[in-house]
Amino acid sequence: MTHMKFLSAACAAGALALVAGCASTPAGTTTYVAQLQPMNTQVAGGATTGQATFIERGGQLVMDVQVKGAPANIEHWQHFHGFKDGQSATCPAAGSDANRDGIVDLIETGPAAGTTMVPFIQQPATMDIPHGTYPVADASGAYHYRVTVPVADLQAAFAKQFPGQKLDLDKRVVFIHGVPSATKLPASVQSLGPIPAQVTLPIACGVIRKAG
Ligand SMILES: [Cu+2]
Repeated sequence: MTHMKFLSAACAAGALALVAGCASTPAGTTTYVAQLQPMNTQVAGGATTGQATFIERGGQLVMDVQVKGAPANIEHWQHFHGFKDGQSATCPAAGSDANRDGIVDLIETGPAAGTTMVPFIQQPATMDIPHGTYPVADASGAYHYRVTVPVADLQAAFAKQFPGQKLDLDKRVVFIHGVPSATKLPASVQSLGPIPAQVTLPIACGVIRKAG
């Protein structure tokens, strides 16, 4: 008991951290997790689920997205969305289907979730939402995306796009998008500019929460 107290006292002091083994504790690591819940299952052909994890450590941000049950063999756009004014984003509810066409399209996610912010692509700091390389689901509808980016690079790119704003992961939501291009959608389903609604259709959403 006395020994334990000595160790934690030493850890707190910091001076003997290495000797006491405190260096193995994940000090300075912040983890955020979003549990992805399915959306628009009737047009997605099933329930897309998964988990997004963000690990910030030593100036690096690991962004990890594991998905299953998504439409197979196609690219899936994925981003975090949020508000530019510091408001916390939430995932859209059934009531978000403003035009009552049975589908919550990208535009209808706006009131709950804000705008598209950072793409989970090969090079996230390019912030290139329409041209980035997104993951492709395998034949079972699964994929695993994992990219590490310097936090400073991503923050700088983010602030350029959203002046005065920080990444603020715990105020954001993750969206997974995309159904096959041949999927029939009502003409009332809206998208982003000229991008086909099949590309931007939300198929899963999860609120990002700080873990621990
Ligand atoms: Cu998105």
